[in-house]
Amino acid sequence: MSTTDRELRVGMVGYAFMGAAHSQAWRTVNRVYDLPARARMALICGRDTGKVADAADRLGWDAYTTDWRDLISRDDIDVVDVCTPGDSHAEIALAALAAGKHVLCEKPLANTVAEARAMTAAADTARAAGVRSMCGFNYRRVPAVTMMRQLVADGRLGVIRHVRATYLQDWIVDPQFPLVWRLQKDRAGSGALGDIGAHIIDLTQFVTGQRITGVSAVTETFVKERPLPAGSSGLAASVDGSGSVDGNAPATGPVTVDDAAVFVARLDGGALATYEASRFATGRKNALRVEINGSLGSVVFDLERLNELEFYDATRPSVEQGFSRILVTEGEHPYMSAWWPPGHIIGYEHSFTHQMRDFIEAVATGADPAPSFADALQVQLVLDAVTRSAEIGSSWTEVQPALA
Ligand code: 4PW
Repeated sequence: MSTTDRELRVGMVGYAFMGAAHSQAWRTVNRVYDLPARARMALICGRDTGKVADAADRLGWDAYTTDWRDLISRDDIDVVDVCTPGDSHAEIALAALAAGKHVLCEKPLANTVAEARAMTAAADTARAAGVRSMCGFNYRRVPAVTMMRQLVADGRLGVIRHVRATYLQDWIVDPQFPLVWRLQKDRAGSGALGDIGAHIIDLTQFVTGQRITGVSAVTETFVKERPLPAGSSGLAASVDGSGSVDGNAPATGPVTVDDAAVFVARLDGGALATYEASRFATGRKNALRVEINGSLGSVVFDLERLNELEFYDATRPSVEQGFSRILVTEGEHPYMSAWWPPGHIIGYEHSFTHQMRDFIEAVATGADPAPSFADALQVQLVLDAVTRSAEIGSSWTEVQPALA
């Protein structure tokens, strides 16, 4: 579909769950959208030669390497896509920016505020030289979420009073589920909080245009010790079995992250908010729900019904009031015109394609892609405030200012 000859040669580091999701999006984006540049899936990187060679073949990359420094040093790579666990985001992104590569980095941006600050400063410096960077909060690009933001921005909800956000999963309810990297603080930074809580923090700030200024939080690690995994992997362990327990390795290790995080928050526009992120919500597989109540109406998004919004318009005559279901499947809806005829639904993977669409367009036209590293730093500051609040017994904790 693309009508341009300009290429952006992408090098992606990581090939597990997010690597596969990004690959699908890089593969699809220029077939669906007519963009000012075409993504070339040039190089994929992973440490294990056999596995990365297989991933290159399976996911559709031209070539592979086992050294991310090699990927960054190459002149024939324009974009570095960071899909690794959080403990290597900062090192790879900083090196890529210093080498003049545009960077797309998975969420959360980093494992610590210090790393996120360094990445944001480097992104600012690189920006002056025409280098772009973006953090991969993909749910912003679900058309119904983008439309939800538009409803708020257009004033259809009036003054926002309440934000109610939950992101619930249950993949580690079994105490025998192994100690994969997502359950280790030195690899993942935090648990449910950073992995899925970060999504609802970003999504609600994006939709309302308001920032969280303070929180009061509790976190819990329900299962404190787990069997060591036979293989590596994170969430994918529950999908491909590679994190299964090794029968010859009875050893266990401590879980060093939260299993669940619950907090109340104030937003700078005056709204009160509640957030719940859990991997122990039995029966909830990937259930993200956000409800916003304003003086003129309410809107609800549910990821398990991602082609819809529930909308309550309090300005309608009282006899006609009630929540109505908007099907976000028309050509006029964000991102939708390029897909199927009106009324046809899309899914989880499309949010990544939309993410690549916006990133390519911004890089090719010299615009600033969003969410920027500075936006992602703001999320990191909220994660930090939640952690500090929980540590000191739920005391009210201000989010630190972005400018130290
Ligand atoms: O980014 C998120 C992951 O880390 C995903 O969108 C969902 O939650 C699925 O796995 C985790």
